Amino acid sequence: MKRLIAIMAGIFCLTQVHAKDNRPNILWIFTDDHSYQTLGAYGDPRFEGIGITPNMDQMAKGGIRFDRCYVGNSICSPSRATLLTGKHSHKNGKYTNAGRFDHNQQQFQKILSANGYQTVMMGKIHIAGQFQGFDYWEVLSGQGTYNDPFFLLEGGKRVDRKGYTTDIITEQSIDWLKNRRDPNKPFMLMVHHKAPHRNWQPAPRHMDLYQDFDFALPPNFWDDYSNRATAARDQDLSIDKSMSMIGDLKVTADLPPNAQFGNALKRELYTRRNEYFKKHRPTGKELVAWKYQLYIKDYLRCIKAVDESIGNLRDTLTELGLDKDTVVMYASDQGFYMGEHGWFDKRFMYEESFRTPFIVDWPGVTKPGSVNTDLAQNIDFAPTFLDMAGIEVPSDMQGVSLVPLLKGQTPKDWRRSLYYRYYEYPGWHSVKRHEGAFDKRFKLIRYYGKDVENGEEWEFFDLEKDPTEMKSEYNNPEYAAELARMRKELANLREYYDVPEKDDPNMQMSTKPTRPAKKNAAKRKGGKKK
Ligand code: SGN
Ligand code: CA
Repeated sequence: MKRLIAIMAGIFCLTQVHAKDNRPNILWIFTDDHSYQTLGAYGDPRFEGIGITPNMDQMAKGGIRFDRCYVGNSICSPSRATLLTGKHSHKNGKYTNAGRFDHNQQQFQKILSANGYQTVMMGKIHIAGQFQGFDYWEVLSGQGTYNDPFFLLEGGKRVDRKGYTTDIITEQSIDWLKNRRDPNKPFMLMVHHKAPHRNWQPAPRHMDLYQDFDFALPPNFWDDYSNRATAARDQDLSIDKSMSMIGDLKVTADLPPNAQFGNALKRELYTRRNEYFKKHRPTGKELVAWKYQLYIKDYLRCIKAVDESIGNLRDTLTELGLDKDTVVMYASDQGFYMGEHGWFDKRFMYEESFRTPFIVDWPGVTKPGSVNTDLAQNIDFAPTFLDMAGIEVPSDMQGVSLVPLLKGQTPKDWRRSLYYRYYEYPGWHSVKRHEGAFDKRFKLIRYYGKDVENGEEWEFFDLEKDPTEMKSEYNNPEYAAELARMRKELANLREYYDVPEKDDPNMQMSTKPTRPAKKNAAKRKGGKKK
């Protein structure tokens, strides 16, 4: 009997080891502010046939592309807190870019690590403090820089590195795969790029890309913000008014030759635009359209290095014989406006920032070239990682595993709507607080709080008729039934996700530094007079 038990135990152990060996590696590649419009495979007509993202397109071709993947709060740190916790902001406590993240709370990497995975994070996470559950982490401090960055390591150590940040993050990740990985364990490697975040500084080798292109304007570029709530009108993210000539577009024509601008920007890289500016001095609408061209091009150039990063990482997997056992996933922390509504930046629940690109290549599982249109959200990422590793998803995670969708088998009871909420107001870019519900066709948005007319304003869009969200149907009696249904949906979602009635009064805001500085200067002046 004893012998039998011993044999059984042996078999059990063997199957355990075997099961561990069979679990897939996960290579998670994440960017900051990458719009789905500028990922070639999503087919935005402005960029068709140019080959802006060959490696991402290749990945979509070999795997699955999600066309309805959204975030719960379209801003950096909160999106990342959701990535780690599988929870909406009101549950993980990270509402805005300011304020602390509670590292002691449950996070997927702690669970993966406890279950025998090696867990590594490289690059931008935009969360301060000591991370838990990672075997190794090396992250940019806050926003990080585009060139010659420094990284923070466990225990407060710091390492300075020379070069272009996108390339450095890739090189470090490749080095980990080649030289520091434990080949006996499956891994979760998170490669988090800073690019293409503002102020869009390309690698010098990409500066000449798209030089001779003239990109079309999106159809709603000259939006006048009528037929909507006041938030769209009152924002501070327009290419016209909010995008700076010097800091964002590196137009220094009027600056003395020795003036400093941006961090580590190389003046000589931008001579062409400066020559043009000196000669033509565009104004009015012509200037706005010109700014758009500069913006789009620098942005696409930053994306180019990210795309190369994906190619290099995947080549490394092949070289190491890991390609068949590794799921490669690509997403961004939210979307971004590429001139839609005349904007850059994110934050609004309108499609371009609410939605995020998401493609997955899981060899032997995802059907090559498939497209999924089910509603996915960033709360689902953490449960998906755990499910891929065969680990049960804890019940307090609010997302759902996307593994069935990756297998092409959408469950019958898959979610029919999504909840969204944005909190960072007052703050950068002045987007008023709002929450909403979306069911693929209808979008209901409620703006609330400070500077919202009468304390509450609503918008209601029919995306089938109005895909660019230019006309709210909130007061249109023809939509009364649909509106009532979506109001109910919003109430249900709030209940389902256990959203508190009132915003946390201790929530911290990250405000544009110039404003308080100006205020203080004014105060000081006033003080002197007295
Ligand atoms: C910086 C940018 C903003 C941007 C926020 C948040 N200004 O403050 O344009 O919205 O980051 O971005 S900049 O002049 O410093 O570039 S986020 O991705 O971190 O949420
Ligand atoms: Ca971001």
